[in-house]
Amino acid sequence: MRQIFNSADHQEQFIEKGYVQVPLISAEAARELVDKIMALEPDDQFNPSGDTQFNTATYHCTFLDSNKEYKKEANRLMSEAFQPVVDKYLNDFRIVTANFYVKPPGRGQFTIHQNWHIAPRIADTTLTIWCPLVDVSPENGTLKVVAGSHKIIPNIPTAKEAPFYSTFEDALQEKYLKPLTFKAGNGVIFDDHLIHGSDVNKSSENRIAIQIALVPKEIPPVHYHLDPEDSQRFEILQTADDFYIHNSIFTILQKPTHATHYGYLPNVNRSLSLEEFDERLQRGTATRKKLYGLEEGEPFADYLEKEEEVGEEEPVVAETGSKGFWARLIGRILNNQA
Ligand SMILES: O=C(O)CCC(=O)C(=O)O
Repeated sequence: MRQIFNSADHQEQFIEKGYVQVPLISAEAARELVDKIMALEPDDQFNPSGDTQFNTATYHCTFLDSNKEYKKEANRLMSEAFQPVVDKYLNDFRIVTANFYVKPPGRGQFTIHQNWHIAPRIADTTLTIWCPLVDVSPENGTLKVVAGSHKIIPNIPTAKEAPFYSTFEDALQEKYLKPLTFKAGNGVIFDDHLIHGSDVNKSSENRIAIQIALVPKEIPPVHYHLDPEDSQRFEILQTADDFYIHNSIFTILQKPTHATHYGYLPNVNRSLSLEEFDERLQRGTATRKKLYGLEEGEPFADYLEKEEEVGEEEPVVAETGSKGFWARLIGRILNNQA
């Protein structure tokens, strides 16, 4: 088994829930980092309205900004501040990219999503460290998660495709998604496949947080690009260190630069019904225990085989027109561009 956390207790919590809540940086370090990053000059001025040419999201996100110098320097500052945390909690993981998020008052909903899969094998685990730099609660739009929703089905979350839960997002929102409350500098390390999101900031102050994306040191970070000639497979692109600096959401959607061909993976993505989701959630820990038991380098097919051992049902056909978080964001961006 590839140990993810340095602590066996964290590893156990992670397998069960998909996230571990931990102290990350001090409240003072959080304030200092806010001051340093907010002295920089992104094109959206940390205050996107959602309809400008610079950033069509209603929150500031480093990756979505168009100023590459800003993106580079913000990434440097965040990586420097969080490297000690990575070494403290994680077993041989490295930082791929970092994002500074500012949710202005009255804005900034993140509809539910999974983060993109950035590892070459479907069973590999990539992580996000999410650290609020101000105190967060449901009032100012803290992070909400569906505990145990990671790795219950083999899938590749990408920018364009509807997610496996697209037919029951309302139910997730109402019944399954739960807020996590933190003091500034305390946060969470979660599996990128965990379903999560956050609501509008209803307070009168900016809600500020950081996201750090991580991969195991032994694997190259990648990007999945649905083959335009064959939707049954993804092209896997190995991403360069400056991939997220030079690419924008627009280049990612067409075909990103600063990446090289790595290989192909069959597109196994499919939609689940709420009933199947619920049932898979119940036996999620057992599924994951088998999955995390995979030997290093064991191929993807074995994951599917192991999954079959714990039961497999007929696929449910996705409703057409149902769109996920990234597809909706992209839709808005393209509409605004037109
Ligand atoms: O900051 C938020 O509210 C959402 C963050 C998020 O979706 C992420 O870090 O993956």
